[in-house]
Amino acid sequence: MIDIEKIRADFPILKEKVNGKPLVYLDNAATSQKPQVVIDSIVNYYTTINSNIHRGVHTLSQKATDAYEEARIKLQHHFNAKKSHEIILTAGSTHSINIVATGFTTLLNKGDELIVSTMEHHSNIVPWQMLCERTGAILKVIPMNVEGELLMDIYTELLSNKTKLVFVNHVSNALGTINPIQEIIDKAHAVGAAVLIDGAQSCPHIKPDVQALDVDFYVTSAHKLCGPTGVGILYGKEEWLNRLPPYQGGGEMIKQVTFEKTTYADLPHKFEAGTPNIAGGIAFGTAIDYMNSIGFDNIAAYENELLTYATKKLLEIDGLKIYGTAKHKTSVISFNIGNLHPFDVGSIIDKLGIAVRTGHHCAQPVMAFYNIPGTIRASFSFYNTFEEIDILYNALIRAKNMLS
Ligand code: C6P
Repeated sequence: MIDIEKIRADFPILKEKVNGKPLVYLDNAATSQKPQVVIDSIVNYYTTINSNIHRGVHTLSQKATDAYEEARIKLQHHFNAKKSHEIILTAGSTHSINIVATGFTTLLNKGDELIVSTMEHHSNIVPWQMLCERTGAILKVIPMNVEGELLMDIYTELLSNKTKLVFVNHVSNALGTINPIQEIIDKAHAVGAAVLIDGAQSCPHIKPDVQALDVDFYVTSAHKLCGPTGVGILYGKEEWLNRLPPYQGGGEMIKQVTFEKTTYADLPHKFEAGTPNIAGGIAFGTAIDYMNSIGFDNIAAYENELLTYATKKLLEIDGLKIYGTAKHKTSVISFNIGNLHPFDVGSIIDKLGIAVRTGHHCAQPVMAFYNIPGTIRASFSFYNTFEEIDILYNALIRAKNMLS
């Protein structure tokens, strides 16, 4: 059960006013708000143990190292990785995907095939296109239907012994579709292909079990699940992380450096060159603890109620069309009202204190599929309320009347 008053009290920003109105924050798919415990975790780090990690014998450095490594263990348990060194701390999903895409440069041959889906964020398209340019590999695309569901029969047909890698999101940021990743993984493995799942939009709602999924790589960003920006994870099976070359060279990722030859550090350090976002990593652990204290089953159930209520309410608006009506969805509603430009609608409701995202949501192929320039996207979190949905509804009516 969600105790909404208690939860909202954890988020100081929810008391803010924007343009003179109480903030109604419905842009959670872009980034979540941060509870006080996460803010405190960052402040405490800089106030009491700020120092560099894995380097010093001095007490502060050891305390900071312990706190950082403790966060890694929390993340290991949360994602159910077999080993803590299978959790690489990165700058976020984009960084994590680039580590894998760059690493595969030496593992692919011309004519090898890679499979992506129509509904990916640009972060899970562009690094792979760059990989194809470097290697001569070919990118194949799983199409979707008008509801925003992947055409799994065509996926099955695209797979062959030429397929080396499949990369899809667990949840689409533009549509909210929850993709059938277990089936995607199993079918890819049946032809010997590896799978990367982009969990940037799923992790705020669903707790993944990477061992049960048997996924090869899983990525996410802390800032989507109540943590800070600039930190995330790359989960990789140990054997894959050992096979991939390092992404960046520098301090901390080496065993020994001479001018003749450098040898690389063991996992996870091989992929963690340079001084990381230490406070961010520690606060990511705090955010995971916070989310687990609420419980992912409770979060999913409550957000599903919000989604059902908001969908019904918004569809009462004449001319409103929802893009993404898949059977399995998270609490994301992408929509347009008649021919009104999403930007104009977003700007008017911003004046009423409501934050939504407008535009192509870094998913231009999705917009091309529907032949639209963009949508208005309202994305709900476990700290949103039914009253806020009513406020959104009234604001949209007002915007529609002003613009028509
Ligand atoms: N989507 C959105 O408003 P970073 O920026 O690296 O933390 O996450 C990138 C990313 C990757 N995959 C998916 C499915 C995503 O949704 C995102 C980020 C935000 O939809 C910001 S563009």
